[in-house]
Amino acid sequence: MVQKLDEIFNDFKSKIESLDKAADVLSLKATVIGKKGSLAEILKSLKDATPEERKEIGPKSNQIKADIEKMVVAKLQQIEKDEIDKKLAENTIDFSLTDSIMDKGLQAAGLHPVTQIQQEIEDIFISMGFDVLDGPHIEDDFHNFEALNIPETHPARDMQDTFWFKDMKHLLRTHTSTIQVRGMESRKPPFKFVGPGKVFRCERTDATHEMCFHQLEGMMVGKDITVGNLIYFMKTLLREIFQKDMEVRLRPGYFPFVEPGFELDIRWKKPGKGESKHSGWLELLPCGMVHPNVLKAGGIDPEKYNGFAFGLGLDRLVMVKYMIEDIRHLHSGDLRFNKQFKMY
Ligand code: FA5
Repeated sequence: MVQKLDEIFNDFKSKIESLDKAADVLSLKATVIGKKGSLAEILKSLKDATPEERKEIGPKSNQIKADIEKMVVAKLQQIEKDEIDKKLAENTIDFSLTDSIMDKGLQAAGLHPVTQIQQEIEDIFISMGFDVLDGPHIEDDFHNFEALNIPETHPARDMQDTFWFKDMKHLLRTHTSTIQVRGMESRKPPFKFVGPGKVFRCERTDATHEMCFHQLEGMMVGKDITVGNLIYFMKTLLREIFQKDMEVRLRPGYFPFVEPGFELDIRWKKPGKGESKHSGWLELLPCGMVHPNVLKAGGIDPEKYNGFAFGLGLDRLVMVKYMIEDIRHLHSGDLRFNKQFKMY
């Protein structure tokens, strides 16, 4: 019987070596140490063995069982690794792809017009002493709403249909005003910064509305800052971008985080076509004096400091600058459109 055990084990060892499929390994295992396997058969006939044989067979069969278990685990790991290696070898990355595209006469890509205008505006503000800040796309309720004087029950929350995460605590930021809060948290007045980036709103798209678009936030906090300062910076920005004085209009606007709040609209007209549905005033640059509650939430004493903030729609600015009649072209990925902006 002891000899039979050795035979079973040696037979198992030689068979498992040649296998390369997990299912085959498992069925081989079952034929030896399964309920109806050859090892179980031997143990069944243990009653016919002599007491000496029993003493030897018991521990030996346990040892064989443990060795087989170990060999099966090792073999399965080996098979998995071989499969991964095989897949990796089949899916090699061709790092020379760029060159081969170039060989076919295609050119390297350039920057998207929204990125171009963002960088242009960053440079304008840097030249006026502003810092450039960044903020996360995934925000919490505090930074997107609460700290901006928009409590849970405030109707202004309806102005920005929000993509909430399942926990209903996190969201995709609906505006770059979140960067105001993060900026106040990270510095002491006086300071001035801009914060560009993507924002997300769950809204129906049309010629001037996208679900994912870009804004550029601006904030200046110090002593005795006035609406005059705000208008100066806004006009300087537009003059630098359009290289001429632009026709703008300032009208009252409501945002819970500024008081007073304004909407700065820009004259938008397609050349040679007269007034059309694509001409007129385009809402571009909401702004205002920072609400004292916002300063407080940012740890700043509103009795000592005040400031202004603005939130520029970058995609809309690109539309005005390049006379694009529909915002959806910007993210269409259509090369006939993209090529006009030296992106390629
Ligand atoms: C805001 O998002 C405020 N956070 C702006 C602000 C900042 C006000 C600081 C006061 C002080 P509003 O929802 O209006 O405001 O959006 C700002 C700008 O983003 C708009 O003027 C417009 O240019 C652009 N915009 C808004 N919604 C869309 C959209 N769906 N698609 C493209 N651009 C949009």
